[in-house]
Amino acid sequence: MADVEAALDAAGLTNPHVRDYVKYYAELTGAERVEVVTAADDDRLIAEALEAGELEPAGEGRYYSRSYHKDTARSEERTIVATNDEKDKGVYNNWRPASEMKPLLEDRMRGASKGKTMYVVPYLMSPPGNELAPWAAGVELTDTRTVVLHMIRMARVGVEHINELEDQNSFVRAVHVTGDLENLGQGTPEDQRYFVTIGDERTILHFGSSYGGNALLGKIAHGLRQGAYDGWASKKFLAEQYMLIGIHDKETGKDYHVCGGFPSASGKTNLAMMLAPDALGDRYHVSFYGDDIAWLWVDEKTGRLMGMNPEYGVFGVAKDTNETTNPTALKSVDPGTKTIFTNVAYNPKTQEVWWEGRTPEPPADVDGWLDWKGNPIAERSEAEKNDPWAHPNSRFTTTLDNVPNIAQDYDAAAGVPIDAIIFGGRTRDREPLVRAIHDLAEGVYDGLTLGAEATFAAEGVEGQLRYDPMSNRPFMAYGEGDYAQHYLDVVGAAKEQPIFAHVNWFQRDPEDGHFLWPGYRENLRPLLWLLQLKNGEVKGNRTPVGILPTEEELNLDGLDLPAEDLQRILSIDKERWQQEMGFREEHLKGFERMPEAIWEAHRRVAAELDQYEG
Ligand code: GTP
Ligand code: SPV
Ligand code: MN
Repeated sequence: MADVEAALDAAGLTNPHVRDYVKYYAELTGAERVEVVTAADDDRLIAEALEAGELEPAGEGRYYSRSYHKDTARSEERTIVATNDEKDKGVYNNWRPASEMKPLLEDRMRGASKGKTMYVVPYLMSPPGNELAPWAAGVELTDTRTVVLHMIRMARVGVEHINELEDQNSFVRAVHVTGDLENLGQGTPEDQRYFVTIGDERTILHFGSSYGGNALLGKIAHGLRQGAYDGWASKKFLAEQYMLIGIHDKETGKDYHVCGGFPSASGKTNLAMMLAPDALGDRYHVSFYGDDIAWLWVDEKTGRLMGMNPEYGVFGVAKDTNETTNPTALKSVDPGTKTIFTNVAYNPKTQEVWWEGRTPEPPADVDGWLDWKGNPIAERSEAEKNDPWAHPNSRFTTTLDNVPNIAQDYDAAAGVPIDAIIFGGRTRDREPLVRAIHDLAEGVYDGLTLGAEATFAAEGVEGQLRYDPMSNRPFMAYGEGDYAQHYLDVVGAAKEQPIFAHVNWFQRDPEDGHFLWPGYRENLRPLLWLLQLKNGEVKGNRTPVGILPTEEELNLDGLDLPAEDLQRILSIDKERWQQEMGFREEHLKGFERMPEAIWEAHRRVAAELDQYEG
């Protein structure tokens, strides 16, 4: 048994509530040692992980890790938000009573860390001193060293974040126990995994994975699910799966801030790291605040809607990241950045990494190359020849200060004022490049009816269309109707309303399937139009589903686009939209207590569509 008191004393961990919590779970999980972690321990932990073979070197100051092959993405089916009140049950939160889930999880965890070290990771999911910092402190307990190394990159880690709490008992208890990955029946009827957030007890209990959002509890479980619950319970803020960027106009000297939700693996990181297109680079600069989570609140003094990124790093999708699509991402994972790559292809002889889309063709000389499962490429059978080298959800983990376009004030306590909120997903037809929405209820309605093709960020099928309200479907923490009302309340309280928009970079030609819009850096163009619309500098083309840019208004300097493609992405298909309105009605009917304002917005759009002549 671990000498918990001694370990906590040695680390200077004085918060009595944290001490009790650590003692309780050290005993329950049967951990052999307890070790309190601070960000400054990173080099030592890296050295230990290399020594133990949990990491391998990937060139100077970069590392490679491989997760168990059945443990490579979030599992939405096994994820539950429990509370003590059945009223919190929604459609997507898989609600269960806390009284059922807590004992169940504690049973799984009992004795499951025997012989292992339990790392105590005190963290803060906000810039220090931020108005929402009281909801941002947590302590993750984990029995896996690579999880600690990821947490140090993704969150601000150190005992000061919990020792100095004003309310010493106000921290999230986040327990992660990996379990015996080879015997958990992942994806079978005997699946042993459970990923549970107990919203009203501010307790997170995750069992059965050491990958990504299943294991980095500060990120998804606290930053999104617990944050959403707390934001609603306190009536104070929203926690959303949003990227957050700044756009600086060097000509006018103005700064704008845009945040927005795209479902997992649909382009948030790429948008946040975007370089202005060459032809516009002299005038505009895009700065990075966050790529996956934003918390939003209204500043009581100024009345402005504010946003901040609670994270400290980027856990980005590797696939298709290259010099053309995202040079910024490549620089963020340069030698010396202490980046950790997970489940990409790896060559232990040369310490190189590779993933699909990194270069047009995989390395010609396959000598030494291993696929993401660790199998030599050279030994592949005929049947395996076309299998990807990297897992489609393989990722890189790096800290914010490695991102070349990081905003100067990313760490500032104040957060930034929000000018626009955008929603988007992978949609192969119907959705134009951008449609702007001035009305709050119509904007929220639009977010709630966000539909997109599924991706590999969660287990399951790629390409299947599904609704993903506000890109928050996997992170919903309470009922969707209550969520909609809370959203209306928070944003509605702002003196200056943000403009909403729906964007789509993924429309395809119905015949040959090519993307109609080049995407990536070019995505700045529709955003600039949106800000011009908000400023009253352009008028656009009014349609029932929002205002679209005219061809003349969209700045296409230096971009050569086929006329028929442009025409298609700047128009709406009335019949497809009318069909969609029927699907939306069914989708919205599935939620309890959907505010009347949302239904009114739905009926207004539907009625206008029926009248629309195009
Ligand atoms: P999560 O971290 O899972 O929440 O994902 P994300 O929304 O940050 O997605 P990310 O930016 O990492 O993009 C996922 C995939 O979409 C990558 O393979 C990108 O190359 C691709 N992608 C991003 N932006 C565009 C775009 O504008 N056009 C096209 N065609 N693909 C894009
Ligand atoms: C997502 O799936 O939306 C992610 C990655 O951002 S994970 O941390 O695995 O949730
Ligand atoms: Mn995400």
